[in-house]
Amino acid sequence: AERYNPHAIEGKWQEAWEKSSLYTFDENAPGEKFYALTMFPYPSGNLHIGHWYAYCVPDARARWMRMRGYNVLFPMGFDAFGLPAENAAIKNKTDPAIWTYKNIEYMTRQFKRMGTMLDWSRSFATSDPEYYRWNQWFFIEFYKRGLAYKKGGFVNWCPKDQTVLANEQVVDGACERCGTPVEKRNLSQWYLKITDYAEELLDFTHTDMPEKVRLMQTNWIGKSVGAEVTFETPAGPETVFTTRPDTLLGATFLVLAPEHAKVAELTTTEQRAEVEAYVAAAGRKTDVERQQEGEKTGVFTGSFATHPISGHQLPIWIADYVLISYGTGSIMAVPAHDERDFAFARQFGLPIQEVIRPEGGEGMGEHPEAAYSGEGLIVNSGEFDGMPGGKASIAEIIARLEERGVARAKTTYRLRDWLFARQRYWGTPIPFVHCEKCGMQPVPEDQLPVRLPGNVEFTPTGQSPLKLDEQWKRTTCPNCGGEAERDTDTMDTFVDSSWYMYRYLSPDYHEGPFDPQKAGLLPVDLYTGGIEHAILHLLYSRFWTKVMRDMGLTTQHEPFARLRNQGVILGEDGEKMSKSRGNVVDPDDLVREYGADTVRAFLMFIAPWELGGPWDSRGVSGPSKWLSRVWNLYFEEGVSGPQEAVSEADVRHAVHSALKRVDGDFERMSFNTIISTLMELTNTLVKAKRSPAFGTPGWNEALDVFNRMLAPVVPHIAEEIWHQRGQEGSVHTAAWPQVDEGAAVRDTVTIGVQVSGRVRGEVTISKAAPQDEALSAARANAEVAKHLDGKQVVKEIYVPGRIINIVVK
Ligand code: ANZ
Ligand code: ZN
Repeated sequence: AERYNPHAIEGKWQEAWEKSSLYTFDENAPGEKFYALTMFPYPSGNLHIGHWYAYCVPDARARWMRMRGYNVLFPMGFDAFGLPAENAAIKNKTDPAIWTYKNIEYMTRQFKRMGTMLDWSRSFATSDPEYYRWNQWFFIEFYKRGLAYKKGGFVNWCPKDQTVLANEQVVDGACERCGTPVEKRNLSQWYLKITDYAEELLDFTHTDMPEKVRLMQTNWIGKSVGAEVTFETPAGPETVFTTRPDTLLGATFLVLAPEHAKVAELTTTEQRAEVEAYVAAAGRKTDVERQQEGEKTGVFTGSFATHPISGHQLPIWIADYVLISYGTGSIMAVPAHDERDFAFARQFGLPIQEVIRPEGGEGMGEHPEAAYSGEGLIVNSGEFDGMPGGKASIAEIIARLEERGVARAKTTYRLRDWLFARQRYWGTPIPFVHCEKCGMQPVPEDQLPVRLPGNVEFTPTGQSPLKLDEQWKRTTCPNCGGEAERDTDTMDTFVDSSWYMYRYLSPDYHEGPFDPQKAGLLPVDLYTGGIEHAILHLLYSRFWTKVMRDMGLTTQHEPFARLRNQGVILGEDGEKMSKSRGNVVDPDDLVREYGADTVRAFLMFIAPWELGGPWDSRGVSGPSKWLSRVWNLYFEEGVSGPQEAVSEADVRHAVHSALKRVDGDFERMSFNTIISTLMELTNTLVKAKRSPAFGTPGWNEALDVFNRMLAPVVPHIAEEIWHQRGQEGSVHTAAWPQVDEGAAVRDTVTIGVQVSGRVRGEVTISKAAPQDEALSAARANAEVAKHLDGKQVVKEIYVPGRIINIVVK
């Protein structure tokens, strides 16, 4: 027989599958729908091993679902807008479109070599005008609903990428993409009102997401329950946000963010020079730098606020540890009970007033060592004295302050509206025009898409490159017909992934973002991808779906019924793979050497999928050898070696118990244990080939069941085996085998064997062993055989699990 040669079979089957449209999803096919989706890639030019990890493994699961009778939609596309295309185009002096579509073509070919069941007939790139036209349509719909607006204010600015960034794209004070520290700029920008959905986004009832993801989103949304308290100042009433209104009498000064609008008016002549210098310096720092622990900085404005209860005059300071973008941009400082305020008061010799005392405590005294932020009883607070401090009394205290008209209950979210416009080229043009007479006007729907102009000079200047295209910019006002100018910003490319899962339902639909008749395919039943998208993409797409629901486009509350994250495949050295470290594993090389099936099996085997781990180049030969053994199991004739004591029941037990485990592991997405189970089963079957079990009905069943079990994991070799065994059609449309519980769960018992009522020996057999099996096991016992020798059997009695009695004469 021929040896296993993946190269002789893989290309052949990939072609055959494509020709027969084996993986084209048909919504009218029988079976319950199952929408499996993996986060689509950016067309960077090359699929790396991480892509294989992200795509092959969920592919195996999608295939398993399909064989179990589900009608599985498993589509793929490209998240094609974004800066890398533009930067590459600048470097290579080409058009980002040319670069992008060339990459897509190449990567699609790489994808096909993986042997996935992806339905390529539904593929699209988000840079296709037919796709981004719906970004524009959505944007105008959002605008009509008051969910898109333009506003001036301080925004994050990446000086390297020369564009604004959303808060979500600033990680530890740096640009999420290039790592450059982010600056603040005061600019008028487009926003989407995601904050309208802050409360609902905290509710995960309709989506099953890993705890870690829920936690990251919850922290990002950052709900804080507290109160707003108003202080009188020379520049009018100033409201602060506090989570600790119980400490109000401990407030000894106010602090405003340096950017706060009242700073100029509150600053006295003597303090002006110092304040202005401080404001300028703060503007050059990142939020992270500003919030770092250690020495606090600040400047006194020269003005005082009136405490709403005590009437005391509290000095008003500015300091950069107070952020303009949170709460009201100002705080009441309670140094006795807040660490940052404590450090500040120490630094500048401001008074510290204790108002919360731990039960049985002695009081802080004149020179406390640290702030006390724990529980206790309220002291030094007049009518509030003796009440418990902290959570227990907050509602009561707010109610009393409300009565006096100095405070009101307030819930604050850290979440900010989504800064939506970018000053770069390769994205969706904002579909608005500016008319001197009529102001900002949306582009009428029948004029969509507003296409990106070609031949643009897009070297970043800090202004949108579209600004430089005079001809493109010039247009007419849809309202008055007069001369108008197009908005020259493009959308944040996270818009593209916010609703792409809907486009797969009907990628060629022209009347809307998707065909409402296909809504029954929603939601995505299983979504997979990297944890790095826990906030940005997932939060945005959840928001988008909620708006779509409120627009009446879907009845779903969530885009994804279930989300699971894979881990990261690291370099052999345990470090992140990168060109500069020289530890990149190229899947193309591996496929050339071992074939796609081996790479697929190895990636499933290498680590628990949700954890990932370091690559192990020596390990690849394991799955490769395994597949050779599988091949020989089916095709090698004339087996040699000593006979093995494997019974037909052993074979059935091995197959069905493996099947039962594999089913459970697929369900739980424990992929590495699936491979080890299949390897173990291979060993048993190889042994059984040289045993009495060989050729029995149980043996034939085992080969068939095993063939089907291989199909989701190693689709090419499984198809070849199927075909060579003379089976009809494709193994990938065959039914997944059913577990025979009786065979799978085998409890053995040891029972006595009698010959004519006298115990002559014992056998160990399955509790559920059928009569034939029990009797043949009994006869095989040497002592029993001796007593049967030359006798005539008149009766055989078998009580399963208890006794065998062979009556002779
Ligand atoms: C008085 C107080 C006393 C506070 C106390 C805390 C402890 P979270 O939980 O994150 O919502 N704060 C309010 N606005 C701020 C801003 N723009 N920049 C920096 N800090 C700000 O934090 C709410 C608390 O953070 C608020 O409650 C306020 O300080 C501060 F013993 O008010 B607190
Ligand atoms: Zn006009």
